[in-house]
Amino acid sequence: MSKKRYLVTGALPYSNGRLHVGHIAGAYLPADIYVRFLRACGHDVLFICGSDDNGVAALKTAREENLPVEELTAKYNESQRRAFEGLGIHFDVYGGTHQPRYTSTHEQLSQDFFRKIHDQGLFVKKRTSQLYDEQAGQFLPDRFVKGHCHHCGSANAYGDQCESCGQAIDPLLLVNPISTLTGTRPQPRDTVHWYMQLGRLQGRLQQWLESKRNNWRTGVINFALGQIEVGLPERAMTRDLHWGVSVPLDDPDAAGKVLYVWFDAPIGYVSFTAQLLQDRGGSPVDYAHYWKDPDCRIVHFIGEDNTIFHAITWPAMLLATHDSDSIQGLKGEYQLPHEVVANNFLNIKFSGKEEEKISKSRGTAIWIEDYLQQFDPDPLRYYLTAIAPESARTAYDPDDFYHRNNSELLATLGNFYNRTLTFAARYLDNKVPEASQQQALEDQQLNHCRSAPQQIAAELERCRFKSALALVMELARSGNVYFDARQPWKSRKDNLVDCATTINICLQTCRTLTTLMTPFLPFSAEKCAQMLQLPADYSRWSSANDWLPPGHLLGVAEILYRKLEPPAET
Ligand code: B3M
Ligand code: ZN
Repeated sequence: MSKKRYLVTGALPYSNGRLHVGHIAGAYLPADIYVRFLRACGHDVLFICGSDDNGVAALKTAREENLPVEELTAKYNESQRRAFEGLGIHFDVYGGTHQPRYTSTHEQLSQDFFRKIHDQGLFVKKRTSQLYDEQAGQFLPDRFVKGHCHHCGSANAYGDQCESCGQAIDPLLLVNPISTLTGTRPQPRDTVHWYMQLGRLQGRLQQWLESKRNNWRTGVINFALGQIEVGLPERAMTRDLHWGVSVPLDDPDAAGKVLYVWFDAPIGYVSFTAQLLQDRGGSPVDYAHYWKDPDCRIVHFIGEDNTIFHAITWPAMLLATHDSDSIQGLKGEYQLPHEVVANNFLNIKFSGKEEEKISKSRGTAIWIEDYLQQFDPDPLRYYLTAIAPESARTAYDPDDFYHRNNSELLATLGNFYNRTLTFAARYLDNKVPEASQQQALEDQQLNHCRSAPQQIAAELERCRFKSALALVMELARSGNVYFDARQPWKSRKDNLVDCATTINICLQTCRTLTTLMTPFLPFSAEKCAQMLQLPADYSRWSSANDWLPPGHLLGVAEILYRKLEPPAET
């Protein structure tokens, strides 16, 4: 396999709250699995994330929590960082678009983007009306206003996007708008904003999206091409706010305005990369090695509601920065994403209740920090991958979480390692025995071990994490079936040669499994590698079939998974 360069991103969480299982299942866990897999294949990968600090989301919560917005975002940036670490989701950098260490690079790059697009003549400055809250004495961009969606009629539309249908909202078209600051009905008032003429980039976007038709998930590609079909409108890329990146124009009308949060947020991917590489001792332009070199693949992991921004607006911004003579082509200064991987939402299903949306206000969220106080990370990584909402919404069901931990992780995977290793420890001097009696069953099991790495890789390459994990579990299951068929607990008494062969084959299966489980269950894999006394590079994909030589001394058998019980009803 040829080695490539990748830059993988997880959507930047708003720094106005803690992370719950829905966030993790939506973008970060699949991204982490993908990154671990790419690295196991020897690719050069940067994994980028950080908080989305600007815009209305943080301002709103800062008001509610009665904290200065800088403090609020610092607090949640830190809480998110800890939650990710606890789950084994390791980014190369966890920045923040308004965190002290990142602000200046981020501001500079965001303003550069804005100026370049401005220089290309792709903005129009328009005097328009915006909703204004008299009582609060301010304009109401984005989440400061709520109302009924002018596309689908749902009551869950904010001033920028509808939570129900995912479409972009024109706030002046919101039906029955209400200020989320004061609950009053806002009135339109004149202001000036810069609108990006997305329609002028539509042809090139379409051509690029068409080239992805057979590779991207259908949900993402159909949504994006659907937007192009109805025609891309002009979008205001500035806001009347005091929190964010100021509009870099020498124009009195720009005073007191900032860039739209969805304009600067994706630039965070670039600015965190730039800061990271500088912090590693590189130069301020090293990020170009990833962002401007077509040999690098950029892959964005997002939740479904972010699709419009990653598949339309952000690529339009990237295209728009190209110099005018290269703008005809698909390649130019910044390159476009190789892939945009979106998961659907994860709902929640409590026993005896209907499946519902995860909601902080209704108290239906399972917070990562709380989870980690009670449980190990791998059972959650396992469960969220097994039920991953890859092509439709799915639901987190706490009972099902316990059940799958007990009947799959513990009874299948954990049990296979445990019975194999304790057998070797008890009866075979804790060493890998000779396999001198290989017959059809042995061949079959080893062949399964030989074909699994390739099969699982094929699923992972296409971001089909759920089916990749199912294949790992199938190998563990086949190990148990083989163990049962060979009955080493009997052959130990009357045919030691057979018994040794059986345990050898089971240990080789464990060897293969340890590598293959690493992207999904990194904490367990590390324990397994200890038990098998594997070399430090056990996660290298091509080592999955490095058979353990007879005589190899094993480590101490450990319990991989605990039985989990739902808390007793009180
Ligand atoms: N903060 C939206 C979200 O959490 C947003 C993602 C930004 S990615 C550049 O839904
Ligand atoms: Zn809608």
